[in-house]
Amino acid sequence: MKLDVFEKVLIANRGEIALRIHRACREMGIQTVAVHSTADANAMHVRLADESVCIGPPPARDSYLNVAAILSAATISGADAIHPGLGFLAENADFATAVEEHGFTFIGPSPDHIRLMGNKVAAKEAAHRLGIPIVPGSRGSVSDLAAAETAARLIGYPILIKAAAGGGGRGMKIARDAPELAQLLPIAQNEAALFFGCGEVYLERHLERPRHIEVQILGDGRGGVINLGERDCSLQRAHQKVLEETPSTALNPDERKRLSALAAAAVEELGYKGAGTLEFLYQDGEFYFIEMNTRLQVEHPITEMISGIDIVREQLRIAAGAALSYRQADVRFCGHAIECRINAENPVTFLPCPGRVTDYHAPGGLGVRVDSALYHGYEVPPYYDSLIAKLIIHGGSRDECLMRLRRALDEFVIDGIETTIPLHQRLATTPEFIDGDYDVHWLGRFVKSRS
Ligand code: MV4
Repeated sequence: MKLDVFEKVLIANRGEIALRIHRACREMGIQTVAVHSTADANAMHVRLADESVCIGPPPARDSYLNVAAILSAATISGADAIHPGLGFLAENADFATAVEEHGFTFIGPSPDHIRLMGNKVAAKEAAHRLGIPIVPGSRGSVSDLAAAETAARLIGYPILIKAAAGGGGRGMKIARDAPELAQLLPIAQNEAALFFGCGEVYLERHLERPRHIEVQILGDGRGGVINLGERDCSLQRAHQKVLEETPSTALNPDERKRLSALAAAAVEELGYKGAGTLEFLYQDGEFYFIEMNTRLQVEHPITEMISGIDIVREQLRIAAGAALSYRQADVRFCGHAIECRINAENPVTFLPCPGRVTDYHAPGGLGVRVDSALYHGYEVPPYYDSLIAKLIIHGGSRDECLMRLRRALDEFVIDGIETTIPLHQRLATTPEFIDGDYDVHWLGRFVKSRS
């Protein structure tokens, strides 16, 4: 598979995802450049990279979000391309543009597609135009109360008010009737302007007990598009994903086929280039598109485990102008996979718990994958996201996957800091989870009932 990809890639990220990208590059014979803040001088992503450049002090806005420093690092190291990873600058269309203007390849979608999907109103409109079902709601944003009330009467209560520049659940408000809508609309508009720098809001019918199901897509921008199936990400608390699995226990084979075909056809029509994820709510046998993520996602490994496809390698190939390595007919799904996100947090209060890892032992054996930048003696810094490890389990069936998961969790040793491993141990022995019987609100109640 010798292919003219890149000679040197700068990875504009940290932690486990920087390592994940480094590994794909290394396998392809591509040199890597790590960037890091002063707080991350001893981090694993810096140790493993071929070269590293310090780009600023600990706060992310001065380092991992510092566009000028990252572009300078790419220039002095002679990188050909920049992989943004996830979070930080991954869905910043201006960053993607700046990268290309400075003569580097941005490993991701076109700035236009990033920008389109960044505005949730425009994204829904595009999805609708491409034949994807959307949640009934206001067509476009609502600027005043009269327009909101008219739209709400047509949609039906309860109504959810969402920010056009939001996403990920921040700044949403539920209005149960017209007086509540009148009260909450100005608050939602003010908060949206404050949080996202754009006061635009829109309305949707509030679905009371949906599941969050997303479809992984790869497009090569030259007509090739494949879907890599769905992920069920319903197990969240405070809009943070905790555990993801594929395939979803909620879908039957017909629904799965319908959803993935729908998503792939739309992305093909868009002419999308790169890895992307279409997020849906699923309730009572119906799918409703809500958002599209134009980046690699934290939970991508479960898709890799059941498909055998290295999603980061495909991202690198696509960015280099190559065609996808697979046609849809080549993609075979095998078994079941689960990812547990392990955070440096108290497992009951979820308060962050940075500090030194005094003992570390990762589980292993058949069907066990650990994506983590931890090592014995590492000091988890307090400045960044608290995700420290992902335990990814593959099994021939969901039952086998769960048996293996419980065994691997028992084997995992991370001492010196508190982690969410005990939460996962409880979850993995709880009947509702074992039965696949949950919606997006279930985990929040489960966590509360035990604190
Ligand atoms: C919704 C919804 C119910 N009805 N939209 C939260 C995150 C953002 N991406 C979308 N979210 C929701 N949108 C309508 N019309 C419920 C949620 C929601 C949710 C969605 C996915 C996963 C977890 C969630 C937790 C609470 C609410």
